[in-house]
Amino acid sequence: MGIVNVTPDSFSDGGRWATTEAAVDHGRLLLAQGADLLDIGGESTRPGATRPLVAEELDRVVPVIRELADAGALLSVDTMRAEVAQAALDAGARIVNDVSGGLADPRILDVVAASDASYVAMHWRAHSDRMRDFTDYAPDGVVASVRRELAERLEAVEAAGIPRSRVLLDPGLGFAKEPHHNWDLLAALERLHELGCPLLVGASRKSFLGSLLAQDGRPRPVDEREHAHAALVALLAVRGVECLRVHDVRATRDALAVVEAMRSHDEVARRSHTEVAHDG
Ligand code: PMM
Repeated sequence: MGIVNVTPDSFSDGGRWATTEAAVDHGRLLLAQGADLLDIGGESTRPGATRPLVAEELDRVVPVIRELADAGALLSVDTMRAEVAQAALDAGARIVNDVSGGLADPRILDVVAASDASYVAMHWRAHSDRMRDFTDYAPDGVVASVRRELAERLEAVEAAGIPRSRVLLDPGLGFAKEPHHNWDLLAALERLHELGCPLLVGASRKSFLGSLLAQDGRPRPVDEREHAHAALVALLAVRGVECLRVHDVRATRDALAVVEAMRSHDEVARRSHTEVAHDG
């Protein structure tokens, strides 16, 4: 899933694709680089961000979705708002990526239920201006807490009429999480897979990678984290994560090509080993 943030203020690429034309061009580039789908967002969720007006968010995403959908792209809309989700589906999006998992605007679940769209429910505790106050995962720890809170969201999603077969779950890296929380979650994704839905993971350019690569106490700048991210992508693919939300599609495709090559050669080696064993 290639990211197209049509925002002036996203932490990773804010302002770079803020016009319809620039966003559409960027989306086309990501598709040419091998993205299977694009995630179009009009609200920055970086820590501390304030929310755009609904009209602003609509103006940002709808024309981009319409143009890319007309060109045949599979699109998701990154929004927490029912009105924006509805307009995006009307314009041709097929997936609603709701970072709040239905908590910010529960009516979004009704919009998705009334369509045949897929729904991404991310782990979330509060809007970006307050999420730093919600990083306490005692007493159960971050993995058990996120699992429980996602299971609750899944229940609400199903109760609204969206079948589980249309739902992806997301641990919400960086959302009300300290760096070590993100690593704990990444190391225990099988606990989230147990909930019975495919997983989407968004680690691209996030600050926990900047902290990991810090030098002299200074985090690695946002646009110099792609090598670490590519390594992580490979590990996540090996662990069976179904959807990766990324800025750097080319680096991600390269990492996935390595995983595929290892898998197929593994398979060949296993087969010839079995044949030898049978012959023997
Ligand atoms: N992260 C961001 C925005 N939307 N959606 C999902 N499902 N998962 C994420 O981790 C996620 C998201 C923030 O990152 P960005 O500003 O680089 O888009």
